[in-house]
Amino acid sequence: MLSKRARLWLGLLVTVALLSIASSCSKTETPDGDKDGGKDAGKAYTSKGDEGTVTGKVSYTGTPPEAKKIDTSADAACTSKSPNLTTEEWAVKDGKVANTFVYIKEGTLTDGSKIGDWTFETPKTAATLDQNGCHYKPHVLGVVAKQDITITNSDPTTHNIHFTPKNNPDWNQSQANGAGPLTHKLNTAEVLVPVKCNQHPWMKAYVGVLRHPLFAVSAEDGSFTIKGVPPGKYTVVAWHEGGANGTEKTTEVTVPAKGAATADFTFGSTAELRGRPSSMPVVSAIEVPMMVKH
Ligand SMILES: [Cu+2]
Repeated sequence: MLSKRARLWLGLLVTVALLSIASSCSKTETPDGDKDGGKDAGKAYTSKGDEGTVTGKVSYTGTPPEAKKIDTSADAACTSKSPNLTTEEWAVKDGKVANTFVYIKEGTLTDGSKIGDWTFETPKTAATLDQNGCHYKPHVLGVVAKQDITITNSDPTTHNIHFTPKNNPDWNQSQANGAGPLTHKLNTAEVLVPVKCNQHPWMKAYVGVLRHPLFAVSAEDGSFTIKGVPPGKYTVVAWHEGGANGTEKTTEVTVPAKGAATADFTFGSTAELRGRPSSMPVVSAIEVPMMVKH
């Protein structure tokens, strides 16, 4: 048996060890949760007037999972306002995928600097997340870190919006029908933050938080455009919520000065892809399971 004193020392030792693990762990996260350095003190990017765009389409191969009808009977206000509410995990129309978060992950500008070395101004205009018909509009939202998000309740019922991030503080607020808008912001980059409603378990949205504004969300026809991209060579990622932590597709683009680069992405069942004869061209974007940050 250990003496009382020895146990005390052991306890202290364990505490110190745990604390050092915790601090070394948090060191991998910069203030902006970005391994590139969280360079709040980095050079401020100013437009040179030569920025270009990345445009593309997000497609789905094979038969997409069917949207399922949601049972809203727990809240009559939801049933009467949205009698035909369906799941939004895969919004596929004519083989084109909506609600895909497409963003520039990393890359090098033509002057040799890294995109992660620059800081971008936080937009002064708030992004809006509306609770309308007992679902979120939009379903996928992109913001710059520290940008205000205005949360509105357009329904005749109470919602309780709940951000469940990994790199940002948990946040949840009840919002009664008729209550004014709430404001929230996420200070640390995180792709993507799941949002749910504590009142209505089917309500889900995703907020992509980046240190720069170089992102877009695919529209109903699968199209997207990332504007204001400094000329350079970039890794572009398309994130979709399908899968445990979402699914990422990656591709490389070169954006010419004042020009446009194309980045097309294809999602779909892996069985479908595995079934392809080897002579067939492989889809340009590879499937990478979403990596959980440290
Ligand atoms: Cu709700």
